[in-house]
Amino acid sequence: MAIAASRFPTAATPPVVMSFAASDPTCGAGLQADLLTLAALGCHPLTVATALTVQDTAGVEDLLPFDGGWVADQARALLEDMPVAAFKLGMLGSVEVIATVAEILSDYPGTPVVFDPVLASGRGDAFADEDAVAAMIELLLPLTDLLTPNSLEVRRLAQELGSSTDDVPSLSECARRLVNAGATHVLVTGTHERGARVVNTLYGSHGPIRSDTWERLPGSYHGSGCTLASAIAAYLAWGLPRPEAVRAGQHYTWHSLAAGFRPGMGQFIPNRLWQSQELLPRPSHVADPSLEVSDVRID
Ligand code: PXL
Repeated sequence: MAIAASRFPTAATPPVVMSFAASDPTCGAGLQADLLTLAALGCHPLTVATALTVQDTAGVEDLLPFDGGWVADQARALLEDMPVAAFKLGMLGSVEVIATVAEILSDYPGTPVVFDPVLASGRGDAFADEDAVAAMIELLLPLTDLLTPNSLEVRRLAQELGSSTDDVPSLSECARRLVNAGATHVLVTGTHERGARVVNTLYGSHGPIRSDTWERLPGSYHGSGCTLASAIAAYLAWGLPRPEAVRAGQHYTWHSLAAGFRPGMGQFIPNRLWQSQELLPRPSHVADPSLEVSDVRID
C-alpha cells in the first residue's frame, strides 16, 4: 500500500544520530540523556537500547542486559531506513553486545563514532567486567573517532594496555596508549581530579591538541558524561570540525550542569533544555493575581 505524502510542507531533515546505550528511567543518564541532548542540539536521535536498568537518582538497583541479536535487530532496521550522521556509544554491558556493535559500526566507515566508555555509574555501580574492558579495547577502539573517558576510566583502560609492574601512568600517557590502541582522539575529562577548575584535554596521535578549563560546580551530577559525548556527537553530525565540536560540546554540557536540578534525594540531573528556558511560563503568568477568572476564555 502506498503511503500518502503529508499534506504539510516538511522541514529539512535534521542530522540523525544513533545512540547505543542503556535505559535510565530517571532520564538523568543513559539513552534518555542522549535523546534529550541530541534533540536539544537540533539532531534527530535514534535510540538503540542495550539494557534496561532499575534505578533512582541515588543508585542502580538492577540491570537487564539485552542479547546481541536484539541490539543488532534494532540498529539494522533503522540503518536500512535512514542515513546516520554520527554514532554515540554509552553503556554496552556485555562482551556480546560490544562485539555486535563493533560489527555494525565496521559497516559504516567514515561515520564519526563518539564512545563514552561507561565502566561504572557515577555512584560506583559496576557496569563492565574485565572481559568487557578487554573487548572495548580490542573491538571498539579501532572504530572510535573520539573516546571520552573520565580520568578514572582512562586509567582503568590504559592499565589493561600496560605491564602489571607499571607505576600509575599520567593522564597523557594513558591517552597515548589508547590512541596507540586505535582511538583516533581521546578527550580525558577531569571532573574526578582535584583542583578548583576542571581541566579537559583532547589528545590525538601527536599528543595534546587542546585543553579547556571550566569552573568546578558544586554537587554531583547524574549523566554528565552521557551529555558531553552526545553533545559532541551532535556537533560532529552538524559537520563541525572535531576540536570545535569538542569545545562546543563542553560549553553546552557545562551550562546543562550549571542549570541542573535535584528532583529526588540523590544526584543532580543536568538540564539539557537550558537553552529553551525562555519558552517556559514565568511565575507571573502562572499565578497572575490581576487575571480574573472571567478573563480566561476556553473555546
Ligand atoms: O552515567 C553513566 C551511565 C550511563 N548509562 C546508564 C547509567 C549511567 C549511570 O548511572 O545508568 C544507563
